[in-house]
Parts: sequence; C-alpha cells; structure tokens
Amino acid sequence: DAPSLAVVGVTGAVGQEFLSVLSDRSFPYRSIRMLASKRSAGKHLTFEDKDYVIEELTPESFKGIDIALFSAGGSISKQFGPIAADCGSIVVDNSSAFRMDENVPLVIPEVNPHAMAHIKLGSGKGALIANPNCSTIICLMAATPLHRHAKVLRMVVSTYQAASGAGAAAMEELEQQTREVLEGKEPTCNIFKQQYAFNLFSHNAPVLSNGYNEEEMKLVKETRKIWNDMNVKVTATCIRVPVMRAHAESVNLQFEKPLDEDAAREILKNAAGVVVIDDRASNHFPTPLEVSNKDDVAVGRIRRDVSQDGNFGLDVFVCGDQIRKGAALNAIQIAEMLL
Ligand code: 11C
Repeated sequence: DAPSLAVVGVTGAVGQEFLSVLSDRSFPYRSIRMLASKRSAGKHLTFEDKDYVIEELTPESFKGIDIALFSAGGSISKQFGPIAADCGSIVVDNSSAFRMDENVPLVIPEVNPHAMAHIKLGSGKGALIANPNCSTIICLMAATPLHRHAKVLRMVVSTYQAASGAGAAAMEELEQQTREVLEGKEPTCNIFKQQYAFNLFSHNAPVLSNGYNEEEMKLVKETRKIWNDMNVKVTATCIRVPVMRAHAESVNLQFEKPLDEDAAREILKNAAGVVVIDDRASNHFPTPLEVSNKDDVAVGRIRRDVSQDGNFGLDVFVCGDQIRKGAALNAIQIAEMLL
C-alpha cells in the first residue's frame, strides 16, 4: 500500500515546495493530511486536482500517518516530532531541532544514505530523521564526491544566502524593499533589522560566544556528523545577499591526497545531483538564478588553490536552490528511500 502522508507547516515556503516536489516526482501516497497552525486551519488548498481543508496541528494529527514531513520551525518540531514518532510515523524534519541528536540520522541521500538504513517503513515503529541545514546540503553535495577521492582535511566556506532561507515573509520583504528603494521611499524592515534590498549583511542567526553565528556553526557541526569525521576542520562565514531563493557558496578545500582540477571536474560531472558549469572561456559559472527551481546543485570555478602546495587544495563555487535541494527535495528524497 502507498503510505499516508502528513505535511506539517503546509502554508510555508518549504511546505508549499513539499507539495510541488511530491507532485513532480509522482511520490506515491494513499492520503495526505495538510497541517498548519490554528491561523490557517479551515482554509482550503488544491493539490493534484483535489480540494483539501487545512487542519490545525494537534497531538492527534498523526494517528495512521506513515510519513510526516515537518517544516514549521524548531519549536513545533520539538513539540510534535516525538509525538508523531510515538504514533508510529516516520518524521522527516526540516528544522534544526534534532540534527545534532546522536540517535537521529542527519541525511543527504547522495552523501550518507546508510545513516538511515535501520529505519523501515511498515515496521510499526516511528522514527525521526533530520534534514540538514540548506547551506550544509548545498556545500556537501559538491564537497563529498571530492572528499571520497582525496579526503578533505579542512574546508573554508563563505556563503551568499538567499531570502528564502528566512521564509516566505523575508522573500516578500526583499521584493517590497526593492520596490520602495526604487521609488525613493524608506524601506520597510520587519523581518531583518537592516536594509536588505541593494545591500548584504552577516547572516541573521544569533551570534554565539565564540563570535560565529549559529548558521556558521551548523556548517561546522553538521559536516562532521554527516561525514562521520570528527576531525575534519571546517570554518564558515555566512552572509545574507539580496537573492530570492538560491544560495551560493565559495568552498575552499584542503585534501590529504593530491587531486588535480581536471580530475575534480570529472568526479563532479559524474556525481549524482550535481551539474558542472565551468566555462572559463566565456566566464560562465553557476548563478543563483540558473539553479532556481532546479533539483541539481551547480558547481564551477573549479581550480587549484595556488596558496597550497601541489594539488592538495581546490577552490570551487557552488549554487543550489535553497527551498528545493536545500529543504523540500532533500526531505522527499529521504522519504523515497523509505519506500
Ligand atoms: C538560512 N539556513 O538560509 C537558514 C535557514 O537550521 O533550518 C534554515 C535554518 C535551519 O537562513
């Protein structure tokens, strides 16, 4: 039998993308429960030509649900994720709530599918599976194929992150501010403290006592967990840029074994979920717009790091759709592995 599904946070940017990706990939299901906060309960939505009434998320929402896709923020996940798992649902959670819990697999299907091999649909046992942070997913889609060949010892990541990472309201704010600035008006700042249109700023996640913000430390900690390598050295600087829905990242890699740029390009061309856009002659490399609404992560600027000896270092530039591979698509690929 096809599984019964629940989508938690169905009115959000990722919730809506869950539905698009389910439909695009013809994900099999026998029923879908559309769940959101009280505010949206009672509203109607159409999915695959069928009318659904959005239901309020309650502890009773998960009875009979096989797979629950969560994207309603960390506190909702913390409260309702374990309830759903206790009801026998397999929860694929897009929030940061359980990512670093040692009993919860943190999975990118192309990278570490084995981490969730013990979780079986139809066993009657519920479980939690965490979707990594979008900037980690996009970075590791490019870095992992190279890591498998030459073992990354150290990785330096600089991000250029889109509005979508902060939700649908942030995307609206970027659009509204752009219009306001062009009209000579004062830009409205509700989501971010500073002007976003025609500007960029350090990622809005809270800054920790070590000076890194939470987004940066997610890259550090999640990489170690996903690669199961507590020794890999990772540092990151995360920046919010006025782009709508795809993140870009500069990734500098230091390897244990030599890996030249031609070999790296071939490895990336053959990597699942990756496309190489690396045309030096016409200066054509990945852009956020080119990967928007696309499944694959694009990699380019593949070049030897001249600051390192021999072929022990590479620089690459990566772009990936934040809402799709960075969130909804990755979660649904996890769900597909359960089928
Ligand atoms: C961003 N990655 O682009 C963030 C948002 O841990 O799931 C998602 C935060 C998270 O702003």
